Amino acid sequence: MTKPITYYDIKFTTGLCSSPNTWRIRYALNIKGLPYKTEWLSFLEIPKVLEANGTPKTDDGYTLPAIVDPNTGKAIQDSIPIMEYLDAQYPDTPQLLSAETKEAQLAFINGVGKKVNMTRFPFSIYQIFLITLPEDQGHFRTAREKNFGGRKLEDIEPQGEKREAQFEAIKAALDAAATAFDEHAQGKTFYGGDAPVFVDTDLAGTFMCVKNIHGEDSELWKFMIAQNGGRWAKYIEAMDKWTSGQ
Ligand SMILES: N[C@@H](CCC(=O)N[C@@H](CS)C(=O)NCC(=O)O)C(=O)O
Repeated sequence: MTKPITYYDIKFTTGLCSSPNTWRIRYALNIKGLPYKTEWLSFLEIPKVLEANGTPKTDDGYTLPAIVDPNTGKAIQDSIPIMEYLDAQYPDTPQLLSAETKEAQLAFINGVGKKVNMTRFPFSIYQIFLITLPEDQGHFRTAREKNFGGRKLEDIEPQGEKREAQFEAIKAALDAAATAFDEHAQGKTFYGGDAPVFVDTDLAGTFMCVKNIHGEDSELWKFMIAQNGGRWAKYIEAMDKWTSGQ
């Protein structure tokens, strides 16, 4: 019997998964039906725990998602290698990033998928700060303000005309996602057709971050799920059975 995989996710005061990268693996484990248990880590705990359990470092140091599989002793971080490991190690589960689909899927993820995530991000960054654990706030502020060219987190959410333009940019990104889905899935629900693949964990993960960070009554969530004739509301509903945690 498969022993539960340890899956590391980032701990926020809400207790909800709020990182698009960790959402990819949370969805993947649920879609594959693999037993797992979530270990929630503060930002400050991530390097300590990953170093202690022997997870190899990447160029970005230690980040989440990460897993430890007690069935093989493997400790891995970074969503794409984790996804490939789970496909290879558990071949009888749905294959989410097969060799034949990898190039097309990564093109979506690094293009349209990234655009959807990054266009909503200026609205989210300060809201994420507000739900980081008190002990993480210094680290989070320093690291993220550096990413935003030294701007204060409080000043990043666009206002006035810039706000309208940012909503337009989200709309354009979702239009591009709708076109890519139509071309690829030809009327089926998921990018993968009748069943989800890696792209679906990525795009739905961005939506779930908005839902968990901003809430269903927020302007941003309502705007995003209303685009493209409401197809994304139906899409998130279809992904819903794989959102619950273990
Ligand atoms: N390429 C990585 C990126 C992971 C990543 O950047 N994770 C962020 C959270 S979204 C993180 O753990 N950051 C740690 C920190 O900021 O200290 C992946 O896809 O897994």
